[in-house]
Amino acid sequence: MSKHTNMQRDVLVLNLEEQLEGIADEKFGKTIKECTDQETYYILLEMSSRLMDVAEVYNGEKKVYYISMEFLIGKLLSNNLINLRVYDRVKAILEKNGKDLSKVEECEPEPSLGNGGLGRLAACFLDSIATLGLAGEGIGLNYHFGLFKQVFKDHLQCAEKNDWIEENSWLEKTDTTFEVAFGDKKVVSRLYNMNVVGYDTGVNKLRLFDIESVDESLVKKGIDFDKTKIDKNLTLFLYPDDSDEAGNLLRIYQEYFLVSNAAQLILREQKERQYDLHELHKHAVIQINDTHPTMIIPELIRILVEEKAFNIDEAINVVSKTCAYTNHTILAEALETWPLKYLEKVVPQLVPYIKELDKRIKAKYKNPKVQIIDKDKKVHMAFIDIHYGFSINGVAAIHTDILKDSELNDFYKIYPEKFNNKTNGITFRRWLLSCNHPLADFLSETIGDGFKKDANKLEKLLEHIDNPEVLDKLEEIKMDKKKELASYLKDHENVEVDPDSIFDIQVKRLHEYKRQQMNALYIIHKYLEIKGGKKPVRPLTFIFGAKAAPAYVIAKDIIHLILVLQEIINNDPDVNKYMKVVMVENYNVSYAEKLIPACDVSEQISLASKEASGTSNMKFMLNGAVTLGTDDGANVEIHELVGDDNIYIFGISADEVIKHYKKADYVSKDYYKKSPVIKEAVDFIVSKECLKVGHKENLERLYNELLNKDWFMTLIDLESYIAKKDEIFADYENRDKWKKMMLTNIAKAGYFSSDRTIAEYNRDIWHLG
Ligand code: B1N
Repeated sequence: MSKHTNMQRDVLVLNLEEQLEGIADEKFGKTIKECTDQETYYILLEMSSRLMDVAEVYNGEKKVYYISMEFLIGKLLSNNLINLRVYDRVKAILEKNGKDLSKVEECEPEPSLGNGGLGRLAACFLDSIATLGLAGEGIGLNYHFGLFKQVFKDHLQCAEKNDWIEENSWLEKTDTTFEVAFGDKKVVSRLYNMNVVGYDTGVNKLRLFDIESVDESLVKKGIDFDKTKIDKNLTLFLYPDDSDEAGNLLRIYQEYFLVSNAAQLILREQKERQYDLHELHKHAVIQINDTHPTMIIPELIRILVEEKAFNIDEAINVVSKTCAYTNHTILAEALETWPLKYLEKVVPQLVPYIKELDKRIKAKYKNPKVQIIDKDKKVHMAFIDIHYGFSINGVAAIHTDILKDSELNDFYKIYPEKFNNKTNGITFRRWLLSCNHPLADFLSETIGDGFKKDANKLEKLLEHIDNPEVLDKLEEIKMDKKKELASYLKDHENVEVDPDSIFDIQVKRLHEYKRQQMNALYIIHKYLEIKGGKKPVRPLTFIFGAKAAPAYVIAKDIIHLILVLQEIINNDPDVNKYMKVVMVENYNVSYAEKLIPACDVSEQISLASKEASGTSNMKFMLNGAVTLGTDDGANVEIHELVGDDNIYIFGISADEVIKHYKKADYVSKDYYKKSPVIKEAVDFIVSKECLKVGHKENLERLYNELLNKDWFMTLIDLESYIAKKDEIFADYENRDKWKKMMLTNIAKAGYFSSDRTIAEYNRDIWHLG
């Protein structure tokens, strides 16, 4: 920080209380004491903005542009106060005035500008880029309603719009507008900025583009609106799919809108700084977050050729040296392939360039599997990134290996030097300091607060593994968080849970590969055991949080089953003393911040090979939960770090899964027929108990899916899952062992700081000064 800005900050911080009173008076003509929580929120918003305005702005010779359709930032107040290093003082000032900061935090509306892990990762990355003092910004879209709000009616998921933009918000309207031309229409965009403040450092910007002509009144019922009115609907919603459905025209309009604005912004900046565009790669690096912003490649090439007098070779060359691509999934249905005719309609100006890029590959390589435009005239977006970007990274070690050895092996053989791994990470500011103050404070007392800047310092905790006071304190903090959650669940879900029970939690998007259905089958199994007289030693609480893409029928059926089980089990007096089920409504970032600190058992049970990384696994571990999981995604690395004794791993390996797919030899019915335990659990889905509460159509469809298809092999792993889960629950009773596992998991979580991930991106890909 420069001396000048430092001084300005010091003045503000020294007089924090007067500042706050001053804002209260200016804005509301009241003292803080007289303000409502809502008003206090606006006061803190204003105060934070003033502090951010005097913080250093990073301006390196080279900048990273993280382009993404999603930035799942969540609420910002608490996080910003922490990063500005004023949280404790603000809390104390509010307390003095009879206010509770956590109540004030509740007043902030939650932006849901992402589907799940991919969007949340982008938000964690922005935090770490700023914290490491790197020049970088996010470029995304200002969706007015973001991802839908989930409401349960009649045990079914319904979707409603999630209004989050207020007059007073973290968004700052700018004067920057651009024109974006599609094949059949033009729209005018406007740039909104959001400050991204690093921990005890300066600020970067998140750039969110909107259309001037957006019309919120287009949304009639739920989340339905006229999909054809692009000039009015373009930035209304986030496409609500998480890797399960092919795209549609609106999505392509959105994607091009994003990249056209990004290209204009980046090139304008190069011009302002008088950089030579032939050296674009020396001043800019564009990280393409999954294939969604891939069109930035042909768009930049197009602009350089048509407006900047480049020849096509020069343009391709410099753009290829500027763009890097992150792959987040191997699910075939999530790898975007757009029919050429869609692109011809929406972005005809790009089509000649895409054809040119394709032609060059066809001339060089005969292998049909590496062609950009395939024989069915579909454009493989990922292949544009791979051929015409300089880096391809996966998001966890096993995922990158699968990309290299199978999914993208044909490309790996051509460009081995482009492939690299960047295991995901999470920002500890939000996922420890902000969501778990008691734990963060206790860690500071015990090992010093060095871990706040260098997460690896958490390892120091291991020195205390035989210290009963430390172990007891960890247990006590967990218990307090469980009590807090229990009271929240009582208020918000109308379910009473026992804080003395084991909290077993699975929160993530609903997808068959993540296998919430397997967890549900375990619950059925336990229920039937209890009905049969076999009681668990300690009560069990099974908690779920998950949204299903509105078009993903089976995913919604799985939610239905869980809600039906919740109804049956929680109301059965023979059983509800021993187990409870809670599916929380509208799981989002704020809910995650309440659930994660209270978790005992972290469910990470995807079919091995399918979860690219996962990031909730890291958040749970950091907060002292023990993982029950398959050797998949980042679980593999957690497993390596904590060792066999501090994690519960079950199920077939990624290699075995891949073999089954290759041979197409998995028959779920065989497992059903072979095992009475499996049969009993699966049959219960269509039992008269379930049918009395739930809907025949949904339950039968799910039952048939499991029996006749089960593409993600639930039944192959069900018995080993039941056995492992029983083992982990039994081990919970060995309190000494359990507390040591908690401690070890926290101590080893340092590797999963997104500061480490970003330092690696910078070292290997971005090379920022
Ligand atoms: O990205 C996360 C990973 O931790 C998860 O394992 C992975 O599932 C997730 C299409 C996606 N992969 N692909 C998506 C999101 C939206 C969409 O429209 C695909 N999300 C992931 C972070 O690396």
